[in-house]
This record gives sequence, C-alpha cells and structure tokens, in this order.
Amino acid sequence: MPITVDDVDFGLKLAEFRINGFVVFEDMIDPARVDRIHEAFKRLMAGVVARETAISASQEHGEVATGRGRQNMKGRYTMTIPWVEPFADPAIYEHPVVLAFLDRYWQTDDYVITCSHSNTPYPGTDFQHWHRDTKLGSELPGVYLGRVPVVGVKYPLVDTSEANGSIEVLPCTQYLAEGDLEGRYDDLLTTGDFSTTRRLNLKKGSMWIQDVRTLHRGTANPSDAPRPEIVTCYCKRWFAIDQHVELTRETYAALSDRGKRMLRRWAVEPRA
Ligand SMILES: O=C(O)CCC(=O)C(=O)O
Ligand SMILES: [Fe+2]
Repeated sequence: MPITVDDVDFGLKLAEFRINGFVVFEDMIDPARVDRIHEAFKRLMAGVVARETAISASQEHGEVATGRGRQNMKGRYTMTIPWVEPFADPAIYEHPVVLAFLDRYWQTDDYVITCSHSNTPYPGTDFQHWHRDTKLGSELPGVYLGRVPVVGVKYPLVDTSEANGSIEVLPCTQYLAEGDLEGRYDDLLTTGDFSTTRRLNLKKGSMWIQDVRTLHRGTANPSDAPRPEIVTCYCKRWFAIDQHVELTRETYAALSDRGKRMLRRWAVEPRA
C-alpha cells in the first residue's frame, strides 16, 4: 500500500530537503502501477533509440505522442513523456504526499507543472558531468535563495543501485552561490576530495524531490538493462521557465480542479 500523508513527518522531510538538497519518499507508488508505466515507456522509448543514433547536444526530435527524444551522450537518452494514460496519472502527479510537501515547502499551493520528461542511461553509458539542472547559479551569481522556485519530482521505473547507474548527488550544494565556481564543478569534483557524495539507490515505487540546484550526475550503467526515470517539474507561478506540457483540450477539461490549476501553462497538442 502506498504511504499517505499520515505516515509522513513533514517537518523532518522538509528539514532533509532544505539541508540535503533532495528528499526521498519510499513506497509512494504501487509497483504494479510503475510496471504498467514501464511497459508503455519501453514501447515509446524503443522508437526513439532506433531513430536517435547520433548525439544531439540540446534538441529533442520527433512528436511527443510517438516519441520525442534525443541521445544526449553515448547510450543516454531523454524523452518527453506524453500527457496520456498510463503516464499522466493523478495518483502520481497529484500524489497527496508530494503536494502536501510542496504546499508546506513553498507555503502556498500556487504552483504549476511545467514538464513531463525522462532520463534513461542504457547499458554501457558513462558518467555524466557533475551539474545542476538550472542556470540559477550562473545567471544569479552570489545570490542566496533560501527556497528554490522549481523542483523535479522523480521516480525510477526499476530498482536503482550501483549495478545499474543510480544517480549520484553531492548533498548540501544547493546553496553554493559562488559565481567563479560555476562551470568548474566537474573538474573540481572529479579531482579533489569531496567525500560526501551519495548514490540514490531507490526501490521501485519510491519518489524523490530534487532541488534543481543540487550538484548531481548520472553514473555509468554496467548492467544489461536500461535504468529509466521519469521527472515532473513543478515551479512557483511567478517563475518564468521556457517549458510547458502539451495536452489536448479534452484532457485538460477532464482534469481535477487542482490538476487544472497546476497545468494551466499547457499548450494544445498538435494533431497529425
Ligand atoms: O538519470 C540520470 O542518470 C541523471 C540525468 C540527469 O541528471 C540529467 O540529464 O540532467
Ligand atoms: Fe541533471
């Protein structure tokens, strides 16, 4: 049974997130639900992998409904997740624990969903560079933001470990705001002594929330199977970000009131 809000000590989880720059919640999604998503994901991903034989620095290709994605380094793919069944599941994107956490973190429920995306290291892929998932550090050097206005809410479709390229984070780096260090993290972290790195080894059904500033990297996947992870981005309404989810009018109309508010930056999905 997935956990409920009554199972969570939010004060403690908020402290973990604010101190570590990420927080993990176990037993959030019924594993059978994750498996259903995984099966649909494999079908969509197969087309992207077959098509994307070249490395693409930034641009995803293809239609969302049939597989929009890219190979961003050898054997490592991104793919946009269409807002359709079984992916667009309110049990996940309106997960009561996630929303209760974000309501408390941001002290408002006025935030929106801006992306539905995925990262998948395939067997044989190498380590990524250490990085942040935001330009806040370089765009606003020296600015201390106590609370980040955008987070990634993530869940793997399989158990993750050192054996299949689990993500590695350097906790507590979300508050680092030294402009001269931006752009140098990979050199520094792979050379110097930073002993507090942490592998996010997660059980299927877990979700984790990432402060997008926290330094992290995808690691090599020495297993014989891909290690997909899905991410939904949530951001405060005042924060402009050049991203939105594509929905059909019918899908938008059928959302819950909360869903409609969170997806109000949607765009109509182009039709074939
Ligand atoms: O899923 C992973 O291995 C990490 C991917 C990642 O951090 C990224 O591409 O920004
Ligand atoms: Fe990243």
